[in-house]
Amino acid sequence: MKIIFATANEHKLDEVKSICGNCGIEFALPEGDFNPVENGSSFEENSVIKAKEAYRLSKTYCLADDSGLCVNALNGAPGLYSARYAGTQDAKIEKLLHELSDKNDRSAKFVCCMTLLNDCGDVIFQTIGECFGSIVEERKGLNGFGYDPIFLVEGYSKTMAELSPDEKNKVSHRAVALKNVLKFLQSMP
Ligand code: ITT
Repeated sequence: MKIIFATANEHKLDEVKSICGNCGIEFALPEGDFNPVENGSSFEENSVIKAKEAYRLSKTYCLADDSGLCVNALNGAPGLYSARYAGTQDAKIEKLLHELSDKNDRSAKFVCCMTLLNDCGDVIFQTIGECFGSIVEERKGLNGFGYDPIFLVEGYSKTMAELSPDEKNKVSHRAVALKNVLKFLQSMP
């Protein structure tokens, strides 16, 4: 089975392929100019927007991932705006560390909402995966992408960027969500 993975972020696609392993699904990026307007007011809404745009381009099964980092002391920011929090990834991390500099509570979570559309373009499954942890004071580690270097994973003494790709793909918000999607697909008649 082939599923279009509705993203322009190749790191996400690599992780999804690796989490899926030999699951029998071939994931591919949308053809053409994939540039949906992510103007929803929740991860769920943006995930549907991305999935529908991928369906418009491909007219087959599509899976979207809308994700972000939610920091408790910042009322859930950057959250939905994680990709747009500042100009570059370095600037996003600097801004977040600055905003947290006078806060005691550094707890946070990564969230991933996945939405699956069938080959008629209908939403047939939606799920949320979460990964809990906290924000460290200085970036550590070179693996992963995005905010991984500043996210200390609960139960580990390592940031997400210090985990190996295999370790990240066992515990991440994306892994939790994708496993739910795979379970749903296996249960389909
Ligand atoms: P698409 O919209 O094309 O999928 P994007 O990167 O813009 O790509 P999002 O709108 O879902 O994706 O924004 C998610 C942002 O949250 C992403 O750019 C990262 O900054 C951050 N993020 C999401 N998952 C992450 C992860 O596993 N590790 C680190 N940061 C992550």
